[in-house]
Amino acid sequence: MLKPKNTLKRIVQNLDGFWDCEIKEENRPIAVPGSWNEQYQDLCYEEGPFTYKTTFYVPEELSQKHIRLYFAAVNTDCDVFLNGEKVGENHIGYLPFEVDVTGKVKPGENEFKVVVENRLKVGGFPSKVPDRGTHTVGFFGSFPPANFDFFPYGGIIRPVLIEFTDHARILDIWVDTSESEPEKKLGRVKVKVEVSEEALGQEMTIKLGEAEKKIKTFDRFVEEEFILENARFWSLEDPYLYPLKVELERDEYTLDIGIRTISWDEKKLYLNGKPVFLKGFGKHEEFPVLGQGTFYPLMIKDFNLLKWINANSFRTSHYPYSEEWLDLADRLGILVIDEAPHVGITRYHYNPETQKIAEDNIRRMIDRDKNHPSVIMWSVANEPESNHPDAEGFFKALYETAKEMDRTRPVVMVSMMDTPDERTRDVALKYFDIVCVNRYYGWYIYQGRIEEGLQALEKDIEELYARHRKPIFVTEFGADAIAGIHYDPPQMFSEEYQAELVEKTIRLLLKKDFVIGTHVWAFADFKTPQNVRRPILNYKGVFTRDRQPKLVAHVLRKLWSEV
Ligand code: E9O
Repeated sequence: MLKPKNTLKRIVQNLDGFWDCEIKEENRPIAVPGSWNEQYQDLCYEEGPFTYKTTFYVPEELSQKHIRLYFAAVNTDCDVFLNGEKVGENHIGYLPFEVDVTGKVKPGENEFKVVVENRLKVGGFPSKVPDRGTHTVGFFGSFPPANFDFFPYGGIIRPVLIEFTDHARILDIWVDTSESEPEKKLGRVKVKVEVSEEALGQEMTIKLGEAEKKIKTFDRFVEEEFILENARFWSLEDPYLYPLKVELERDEYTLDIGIRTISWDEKKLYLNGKPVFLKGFGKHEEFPVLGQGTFYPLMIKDFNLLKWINANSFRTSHYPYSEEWLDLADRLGILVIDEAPHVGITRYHYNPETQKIAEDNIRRMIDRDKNHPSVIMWSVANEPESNHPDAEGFFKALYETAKEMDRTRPVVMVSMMDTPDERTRDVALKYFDIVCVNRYYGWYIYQGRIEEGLQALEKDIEELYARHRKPIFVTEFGADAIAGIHYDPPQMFSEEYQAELVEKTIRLLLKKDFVIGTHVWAFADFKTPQNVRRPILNYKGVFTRDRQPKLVAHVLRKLWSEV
């Protein structure tokens, strides 16, 4: 599915703005995109359903076109109505969906309604902790009872677009540069285009930079290969993008593509044939008041800070972010580990129905993000209960689903299991291309004892490599620090403690030639459900929630300038 785009032959309307919302028998204005939780104090913990309403206007000549409604993401369950008729539904957050409304749009005014609910579900998405009564302490007593450590924001969180195209149109485009030969500067760019039935027999033009091919569309799928000598490869130093344009008689779509290869062996990850070490963060797409709503200035700010601190990558923990993050990563040369919205997966998810939903989510993520050169890895889940016997088949299936969609990128699962403690033996990690683990030595374990924690980490990581013989990527480690709290000797929650733990952990892991990266948890402080460990926010941010540096930010900036 292609994201709607204004081109010479496509028209897009954006429905951003204030919609009407039926909330508790009242009609209130609400912002789209945005989460409802912080727009009104009384909605902080509400799960809905809330009915969003707006109108849009369509001139006579456009009403006869092929028309689709595109929701970049709604959290989470929703039903879509157009002029009183139900036209679509969706049941997973953070991923786009489209509703074909061709023939259903009236010339003039159209009434549009979306009923949205954001209910936590045991064994579902977003995942809820089973009710063990109100007296449980710690994470399990969190409110709202999300089975993950970030606030469960609801609403129409990303833009809603209406796209008008000719009926003879381009449906999808796949770009594959994986057979390029960087050492010879030889770019091999395979372009596959899917067109609608109505486009059969038309002439198609594909332009890549200066090169051009003309083909008759005898089939719904058209495949062409461009061979580029002296190609300019997409890299961290030179994130060069080639303009790709696909044209039909009355349709046109453009993409900026990067020529690059990703590969890996037992010890390393390679970009264009050269080893790359991942320096960066797990982060969140969230901000005060906006909740998880798409917000462009925040994206620019975060990329500017990633560059400032000398990072080269981030993980979209724990869900796919707005696609514009990837557009910027392509353009600025930042590598992305793209994560499915699978966080808080437990034994209650390990059944055939949920597995089918999860497979579908993975397909939808890869379908959306497949053409971004910045995306170098697919993560199918974060910290599932993967020491449970039923996890094996479930995650093997997710691995295979991702591989069926894309053989050119490594597929991973992020595990907090497989530590030296036998009870944490991960039954699924063995299926994945790279071993991704989250480790909190000196924080959740070895509290206040950084040096002892590091010794335990070293043992853990060496045993992991000995068991798996695959590259190891430490996708999370870190410590909470409340900005402005200082202590000597370093104590937990002080800026000094966080800075020391982060620096020493990275220095230790840099010595292991099988470690391909270290991502600090987290980029910035973020809001969580209420529980005894979290004074409103998770304070593991290297930056505060409003993006000011803590002591550790300066330490990382220097350290990463040398790596
Ligand atoms: C996931 C992330 O969303 N990993 C968590 C992060 C955290 O700060 C969270 O924000 O808590 C770490 C999980 C580590 C669990 C280790 C538990 C060890 C208990 C002995």
